[in-house]
Amino acid sequence: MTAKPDVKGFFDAQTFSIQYVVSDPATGTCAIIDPVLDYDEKSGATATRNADAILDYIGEKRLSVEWILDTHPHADHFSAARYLKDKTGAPTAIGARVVEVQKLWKDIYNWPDLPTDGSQWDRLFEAGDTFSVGDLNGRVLFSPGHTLASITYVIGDAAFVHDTLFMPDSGTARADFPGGSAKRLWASIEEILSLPDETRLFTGHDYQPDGREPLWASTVAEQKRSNPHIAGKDEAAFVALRDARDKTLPMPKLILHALQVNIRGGRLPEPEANGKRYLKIPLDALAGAAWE
Ligand SMILES: N[C@@H](CCC(=O)N[C@@H](CS)C(=O)NCC(=O)O)C(=O)O
Ligand SMILES: [Fe+2]
Repeated sequence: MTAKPDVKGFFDAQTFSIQYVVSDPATGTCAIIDPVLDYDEKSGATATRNADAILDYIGEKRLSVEWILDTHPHADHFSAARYLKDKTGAPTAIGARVVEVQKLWKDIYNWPDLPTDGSQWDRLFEAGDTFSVGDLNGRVLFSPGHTLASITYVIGDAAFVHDTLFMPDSGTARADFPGGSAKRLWASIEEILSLPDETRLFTGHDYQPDGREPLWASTVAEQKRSNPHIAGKDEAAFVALRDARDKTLPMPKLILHALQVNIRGGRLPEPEANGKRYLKIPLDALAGAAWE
């Protein structure tokens, strides 16, 4: 029988992100997936409200943290992986292709000294790699399209698909960031939907269409039946729909802020001589200006 881990979602209303603690009730062990480090771009303030809420939950439930996992280098928020590693000592991990994302953004930020070997994480997962969370078995699917390094974590009957499928009423993630591809996203979604129908799918964002309450759990069967980007579509129809929609979307407001932190495993920039940290924002680096 497939194990059924406990899954607790934490919704961040600032970025519409869902962060997860997935735990093994038998051993009291858990993994944290896609934690958010708070950032207010208007004031430049950072905070650890989301990550501390996760730590409070872990403390209340007396869980021990075995992994801090990211599904991909996020373009809309900072990862709290580094902060949580400092707090818990647990190893961090991401998809192995992150090295290609590092190479891409190393040029964009003009950072010749950035190591692009993924050494900022403790483990880089390839497709098919396995890991454990207590007695639960985890396995990795390579799920590119939204980014070229995206992966899905399948832990027991739960798959953490992040930015591939959203809730069935919300379609799919965009595929127009540097390194993105609608065609690859389709193939990744097909692989996810080949999991057993009852597999629980946990998405990475919920943009609350029509202001409904935030939701993040669906199943393979529900997605196949009612996601309008999938049901009755083939690859060509999906790619056409995705590309057309992506042309209308402005870049995430924090993409240039977030990638420089997230390609370094969630490390903020090193402080300068005055003890302050500064972000670096390249001008005219990305297509997709909102006035286009
Ligand atoms: N308005 C948001 C957009 C964030 C965004 O682009 N989210 C990605 C996931 S990282 C996505 O797939 N969005 C789909 C959509 O907006 O339809 C922001 O500025 O942060
Ligand atoms: Fe994303």
